[in-house]
Amino acid sequence: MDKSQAKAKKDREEFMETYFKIAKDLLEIPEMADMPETNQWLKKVLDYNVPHGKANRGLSTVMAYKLFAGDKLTEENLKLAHVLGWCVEILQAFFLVSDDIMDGSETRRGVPCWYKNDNLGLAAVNDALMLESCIYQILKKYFQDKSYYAKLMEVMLDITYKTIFGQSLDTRTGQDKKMETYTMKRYSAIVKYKTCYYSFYLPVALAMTMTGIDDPKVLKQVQELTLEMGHMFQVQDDYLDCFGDVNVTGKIGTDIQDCKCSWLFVTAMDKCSPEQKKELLEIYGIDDDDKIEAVKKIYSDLGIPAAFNKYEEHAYKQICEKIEWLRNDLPKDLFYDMVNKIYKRSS
Ligand code: DMA
Ligand code: MG
Ligand code: MG
Ligand code: MG
Repeated sequence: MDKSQAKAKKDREEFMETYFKIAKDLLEIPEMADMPETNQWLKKVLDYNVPHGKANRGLSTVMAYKLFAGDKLTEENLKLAHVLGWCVEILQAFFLVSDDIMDGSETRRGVPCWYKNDNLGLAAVNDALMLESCIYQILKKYFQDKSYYAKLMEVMLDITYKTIFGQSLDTRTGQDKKMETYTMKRYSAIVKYKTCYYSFYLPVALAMTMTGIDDPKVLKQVQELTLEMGHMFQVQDDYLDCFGDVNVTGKIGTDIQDCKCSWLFVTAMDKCSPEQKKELLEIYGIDDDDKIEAVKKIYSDLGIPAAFNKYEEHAYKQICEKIEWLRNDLPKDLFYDMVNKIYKRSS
């Protein structure tokens, strides 16, 4: 293990310690002591859905805080940044539990989706809501005396709002199956709202809120850059849904049968012959193994994997250029780290 890997391992271990602490806090809310049964249930929901991912968003929150705070970093504030990182991870768990229900997915992180577990079914909707509510219990416990408490809540709520709208557009687009409306423009709108804001902008925005950075020009630059990273991330997600190795991604893809407005479909529509288009429109969005395979074959025939590689390389270069052009008072290392963590990812 080289030095940077050892550091990443240590950061992750330190981050994990905070998870155990906040999970314990949530189970020991004094005025809920008469609910031991549901408290135990919450523990199950948290342990299954929160800590087993890559924690990229949570770790980015911590790294962002460290770099924005610079020499003003204190031990106490670093602990608070860890707590904020877990709030982002819990938000992610809330979205994933709901997303898997809406997408009819089978597996997540190599195990059955939460709603598939124990025959939970739609009862898992309340568990998703439970997860979301946890965020505000934690924020209250750790931040209520801080001058930036209201601002922190505002950022969290605003990004949640945007993500829910993105998920709404994503899901209804798949249900309506009006494939003539699946354009790159629509794709970009769905992705900006459902993924980019909470996955890339939120960790940095929370860290900036903690450090008191509120210059609109800075926020705008950071937002533009992080949304661009998020776009690349979701294109990769769409690619992996179809062409990824399930043992590595931990999730069985559903985009084809769900009739999603995915990057692969939109790109295929642009590249295909009239015959291929006719076939695609007939077989896309149907939950049938042969039809799903036939869609994948058309994607392969059209050279979609090569088009994806080209896109990824180009997007990466553009993001790196944007980072270079950032104002000098912004921590470029943070953004390089964020983009390098996802470039050429397979999970
Ligand atoms: C992800 O969209 C968006 C959110 C808000 C979870 P997706 O359904 O493509 O994600 P995944 O491939 O992880 O199910
Ligand atoms: Mg999904
Ligand atoms: Mg989805
Ligand atoms: Mg996906």
